[in-house]
Amino acid sequence: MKLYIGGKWSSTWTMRGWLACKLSGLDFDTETIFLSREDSREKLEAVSPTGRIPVLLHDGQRITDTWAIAEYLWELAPDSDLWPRDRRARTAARMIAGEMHGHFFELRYSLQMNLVKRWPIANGIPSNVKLLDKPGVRDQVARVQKIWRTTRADWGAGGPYLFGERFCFADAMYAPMASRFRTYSVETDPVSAAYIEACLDHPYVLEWIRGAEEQARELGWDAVAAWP
Ligand SMILES: N[C@@H](CCC(=O)N[C@@H](CS)C(=O)NCC(=O)O)C(=O)O
Repeated sequence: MKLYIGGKWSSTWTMRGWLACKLSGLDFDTETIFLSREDSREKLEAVSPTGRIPVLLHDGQRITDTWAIAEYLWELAPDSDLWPRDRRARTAARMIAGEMHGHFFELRYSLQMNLVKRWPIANGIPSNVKLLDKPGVRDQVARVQKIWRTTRADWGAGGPYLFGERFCFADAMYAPMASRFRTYSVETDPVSAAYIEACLDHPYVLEWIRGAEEQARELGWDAVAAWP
């Protein structure tokens, strides 16, 4: 099984796909396609029917779309931690994962993930206000926190993750969002702050972040940290 991923500091969807593979407990290799190189488009089109990654290559099939990859893996490994074991919890997890998959465009676009960047950065940019004040962003920041608060209250007993003790694919979907809140110093309520901490401290998430830092050291930390 092979997963095509992007640069770890910025590729949110491939981070989610990689977390899904880790959660499945199945063996997999990765191959990296950096996304902003001259030959990126050509490489993407060679491996992906949609020209987007992640793509999971398994059993002669190329599976695109993070959500489809997670469901495919869950069919192969239904006893894994990909989804909560309880059906009602699993439904709630799919609902919020679905909301992440299909919404929050303004927030995602305005506060791009960069796992090695810390805001405020130098160069005279005074605060994160100009990003948060872009149309739609503050409402979406509030909505994400509401999702975290209500899910933690309804399903989170017994552990620090959205559905309690086990980090699942819903957490994987929100991990890049949690990282944005940290990177851009977004003010949060205490429940969301604790969740962000727990999510970004999960061993799989930390493994991905360490990989991003390693890539940044190889490619030039300052250049990577300055993106986008
Ligand atoms: N809805 C897709 C989104 C995939 C996506 O947009 N991936 C980005 C990388 S994070 C990509 O391949 N971008 C290629 C490009 O922009 O040229 C999914 O869930 O996998």
